[in-house]
Amino acid sequence: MTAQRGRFITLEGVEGAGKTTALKTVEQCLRAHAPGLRITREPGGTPLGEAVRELLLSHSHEGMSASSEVLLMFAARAEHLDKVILPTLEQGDWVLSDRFTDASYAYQGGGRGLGIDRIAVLEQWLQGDFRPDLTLILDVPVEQGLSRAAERADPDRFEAEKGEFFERVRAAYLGLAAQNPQRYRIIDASQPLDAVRDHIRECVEQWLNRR
Ligand code: T5A
Repeated sequence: MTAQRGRFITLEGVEGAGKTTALKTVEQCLRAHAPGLRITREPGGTPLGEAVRELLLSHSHEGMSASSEVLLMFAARAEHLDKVILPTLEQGDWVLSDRFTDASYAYQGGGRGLGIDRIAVLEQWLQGDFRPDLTLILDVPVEQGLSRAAERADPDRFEAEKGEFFERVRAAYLGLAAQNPQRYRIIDASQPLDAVRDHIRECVEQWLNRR
């Protein structure tokens, strides 16, 4: 008998939205339901993906073209899907990923201005119809997110971008969510941490109960 395919849950948001903090809350909610839970991230999640992450975040490649950037994101994703995400789901365990393809729609499609259609071509080519079962978007006004992120030392190549870039990223995320309310849940991440955690728990529990 083959195991039932596991569930794939992703977390998204602009810089400083609080994904790392939210990840722990989502993990606590899922543990009671998931046979096994693999927590991972993008770009990254495999040795090759983590090496590509270094390239993408490092200031050594300031002049990287938007096309190179999106193709590197998808190269890391191809490895991630092949080596981690799909095998885990196929054995019946669940996967929780800190970012996935929606980040390419938001950052490269929106932020860099490549547009939705080019990302959709890459998504279709790599994933076919495969999509996350649930995506939580932590939404925060750009200025508030950036001021939280600024408290960290050494901004990476993305964090060094200007406010307008992140406004386009945020708008792209909200546009995705508006098109498919079945899959996306928007979390108001401008609230104090306790309120954000409560809203996350409520959304995840509702989704779990509806399955
Ligand atoms: N990228 C990624 C693309 O461009 N395309 C792609 O396809 C993919 C997959 C790396 C970068 O790659 C880009 C996007 C990114 O720029 P990342 O590692 O996920 O991706 O980068 P970050 O967004 O920088 O993720 P972080 O984990 O570093 O930041 P978080 O998770 O958003 O923020 P977090 O949880 O560390 O919180 C930041 C600070 O705010 C506080 C926290 O305590 C922390 O100090 N905070 C709050 N304070 C008050 N109230 C709240 N509600 C708070 N929530 C958090």
